[in-house]
Amino acid sequence: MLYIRHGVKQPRNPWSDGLEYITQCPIQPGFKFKQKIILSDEEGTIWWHAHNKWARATVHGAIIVYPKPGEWWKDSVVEVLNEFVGSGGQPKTSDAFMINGQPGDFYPCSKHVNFSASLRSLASKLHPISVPTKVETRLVSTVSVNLLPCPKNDTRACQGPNGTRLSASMNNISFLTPPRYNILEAYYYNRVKGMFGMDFPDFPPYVFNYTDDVLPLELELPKFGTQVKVLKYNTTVELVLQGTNLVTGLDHPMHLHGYNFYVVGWGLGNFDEKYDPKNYNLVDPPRRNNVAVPKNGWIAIRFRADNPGVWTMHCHIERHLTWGMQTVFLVKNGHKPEEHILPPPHHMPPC
Ligand SMILES: [Cu+2]
Repeated sequence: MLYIRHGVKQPRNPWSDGLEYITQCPIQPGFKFKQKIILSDEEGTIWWHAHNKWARATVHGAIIVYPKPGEWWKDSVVEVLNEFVGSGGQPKTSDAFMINGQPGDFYPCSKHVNFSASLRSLASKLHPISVPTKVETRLVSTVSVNLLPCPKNDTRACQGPNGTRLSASMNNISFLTPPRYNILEAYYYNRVKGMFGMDFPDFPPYVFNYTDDVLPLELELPKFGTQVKVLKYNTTVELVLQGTNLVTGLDHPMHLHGYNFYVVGWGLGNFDEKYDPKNYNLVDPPRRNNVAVPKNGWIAIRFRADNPGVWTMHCHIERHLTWGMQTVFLVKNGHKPEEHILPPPHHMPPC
């Protein structure tokens, strides 16, 4: 069993991020593991949930950090809390689809509207933001549903369209979770060899009309791999997530661990690297840790990689994550001691 706190950045402390085979090995029945939650500037309703297999569907709860009086989450915190308590269940799934507490409003109807302008936060002199204006690391990743051919003589395992198996990927890599060890410890103790690669592509390996109505079948086949993207400490990152219409276009609620990011733009169709950045909101963009890539559209996020560690990014739809819609950012240490990953806790679960 593993736990993560959704939206808690855990500065320099990936040890308690709780990802099976990414930041630790699972806690076996009868064993215990104390997780340290380091709150920094979080406020509002955040949640924790198990992060192995699909256990989060039943093992989860809320953490409520009350804002100081008069601060900007005051109203929405109450709203979210009431809804959550009233439901008797999980915090509503639209956690993934909300922009400042408003699901749906921004779902666009036309391909040519400038959506970036409708993405705003309550940034003000009192609540300043620090969206990176200069980007040092530029990344574009497709998010796709994929198909795999049926293994021979096993038609029962091939309930996907036309007798295939469904899969998913980012930049055409369907993420393989390491089977026994975990990425964080492998990196920290320098036992990387063969455990994972550092070749997550900066740009989509195939360039095509991502959101076309009909796409060649051969593009539906992903590669498999455990590839991380290495980021220099404190580099400013822009990541454009491009939804594709491979197999089927869908909304993908993408969640980044260890960070809050600014959502600077989004739109329908294919991201246009010349035209679209002109409409970015760099004045008062919303700050989030989870954002929906709109169906057959794109979203642009920015953050400063100032939290060293091993942090995953994945689609929060269980089946897509299981199919491999995931990647990992390995953020290196800075020069100063206070820019280093904290030492591991004494009793990490054995692998
Ligand atoms: Cu998804």
